[in-house]
Amino acid sequence: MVHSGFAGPASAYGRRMARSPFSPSFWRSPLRGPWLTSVLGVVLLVGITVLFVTGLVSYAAYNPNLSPVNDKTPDKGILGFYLFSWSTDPHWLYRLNQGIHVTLGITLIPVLLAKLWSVIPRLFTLPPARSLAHALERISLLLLVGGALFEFVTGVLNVQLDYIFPGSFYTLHFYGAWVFIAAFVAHAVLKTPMAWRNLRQLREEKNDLVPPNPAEPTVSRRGALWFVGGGSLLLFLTTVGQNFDVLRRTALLAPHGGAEPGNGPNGFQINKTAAYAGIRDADTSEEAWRLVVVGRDGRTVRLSRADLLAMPLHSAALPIACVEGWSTSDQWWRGVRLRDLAALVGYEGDPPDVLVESLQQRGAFRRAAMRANQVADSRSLLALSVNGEDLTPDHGYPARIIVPAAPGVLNTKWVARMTFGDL
Ligand SMILES: Nc1nc2c(c(=O)[nH]1)N[C@H]1C(S)=C(S)[C@@H](COP(=O)(O)O)O[C@H]1N2
Ligand SMILES: [Mo]
Repeated sequence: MVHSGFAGPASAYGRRMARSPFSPSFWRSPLRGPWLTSVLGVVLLVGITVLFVTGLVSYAAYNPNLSPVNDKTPDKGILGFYLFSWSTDPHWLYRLNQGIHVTLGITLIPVLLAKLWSVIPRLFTLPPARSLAHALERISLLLLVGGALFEFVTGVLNVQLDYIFPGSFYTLHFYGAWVFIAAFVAHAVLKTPMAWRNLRQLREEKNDLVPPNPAEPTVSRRGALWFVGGGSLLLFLTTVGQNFDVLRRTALLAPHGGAEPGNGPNGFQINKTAAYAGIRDADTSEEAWRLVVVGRDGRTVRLSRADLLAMPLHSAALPIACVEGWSTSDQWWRGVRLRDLAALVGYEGDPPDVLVESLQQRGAFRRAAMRANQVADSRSLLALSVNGEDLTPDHGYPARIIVPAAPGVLNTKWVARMTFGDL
């Protein structure tokens, strides 16, 4: 045995060191190296950019700067710089955006985990910081890795467990995204040129990720990549179905703890049931329920369901698209136009914003505000029926809002009161 007299793997000290993750020889997978890290990095560069953009767009879709009722992040300050009036066209806009955001996020999980695995030896460097610059670099990596894990974990928990953080999900995911993206941009600017060189040269440039003392390979690097890609494909195939009525049963990983919607005209996804929301039949009966509509100078009308059915009725084919990533195909809604209701209380011609309140007494989604452009759209309805049948209690009987291109949360169910006016 050759003794180097120093901390080579052959000495007793070296052998002990090799069992410590702080030693380079502890990390033996021959898969690690610049190529694998670069491939995964480039996939994440593209994927996370799409996640960030669709996330910002989804946030804007809530019209958070319209009313405090819609705003879960009132202290956003300049982070709300890009907000705009959310469009009603095309009518599947939110469905597409949020479908991409959630499905892509879930699909990227194996890639993210593989990327973290590929660089894990760097977590264990000694000394922790060699210089001020090195310390700053390591703090930025902490924000990068911590931010990525935080965003993926909060997103997945919200989709899977449905309001595990009541109300605060938006705040956590929103501010987390800004912290993460700052570290991500810095990392991308620093690393992309090198990743690109690594990929183009296609030959192994040595770096600190290459194990000095590699184990026998059990799988090729391409094989490992296929494994990661296969994991992503599996997640994709068991998630994407939640966006299409006919594929819903393939969405094994999107349980979304809603009620079983059953068959028939009302047989599409239910978010919160009437029972969950505390809506009692006694409050929605023909005798008990009245819609209160308030408008210009406090002008108020009270309408029964029969009064509403006697008004001009219109139809619109629109989906429900939830922030959690599920959506329905277009359903055939029928009811009274929002702008006709505005006209009843003194806003003929150009309707203002509206605040909608539900019979529901508790819960974050019992009220929502919509902007004038949404009220004015002739497809925006106070729906009384869907697919040719009265709404069921779970879909919002006696009346619910449906607006093109808006997030599901704005489609208030069991509407009790609508207040028109500039918010
Ligand atoms: N009153 C009330 N309306 C509500 C909700 C709610 O919890 N309470 N959930 C909203 C959300 S988040 C969505 S996605 C849609 C779902 O409508 P659906 O259950 O008819 O599919 O209803 C919206 N309207
Ligand atoms: Mo939702």
